[in-house]
Amino acid sequence: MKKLFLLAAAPLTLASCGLIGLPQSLDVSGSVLGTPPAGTVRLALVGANASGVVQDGSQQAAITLSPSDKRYAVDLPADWKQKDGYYNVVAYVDADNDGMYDAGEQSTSHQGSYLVYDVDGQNALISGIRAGLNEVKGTTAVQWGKIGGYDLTW
Ligand SMILES: [Ca+2]
Ligand SMILES: [Ca+2]
Repeated sequence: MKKLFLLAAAPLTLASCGLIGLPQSLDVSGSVLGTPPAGTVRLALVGANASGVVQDGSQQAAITLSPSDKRYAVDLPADWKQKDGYYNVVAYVDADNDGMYDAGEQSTSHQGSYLVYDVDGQNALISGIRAGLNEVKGTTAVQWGKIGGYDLTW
């Protein structure tokens, strides 16, 4: 019984850490490419506007970067899945060291795509959107469910 309980509890622990171990099983994963600038580099999942541009001071979830292979993985927090939302992932230099991405802090680009969580799979502005998590390029959904290869570039 005890062994079963531990196995069942493990995924919850991973999800609540926001990272680690089994990147492909989390909602969004990818690599951070290029040479990071000097300073304290952090990653965050950040609320974005309808064009995918990150908004400082809005919803943020910190992500831990695996230093050895520069890969990250993160789950959308459960309460973010209660409504439709636009998000993006940034690596950034935390210049004021407050653990948050702020406007003006140097950050990675993400090849023009962004993340859309949609509760009912209905969004008149995005073609091919499905219920749940979508990667969207321009106005077209290109990946659904677990989003892999969501790479960031300095
Ligand atoms: Ca900051
Ligand atoms: Ca919708």
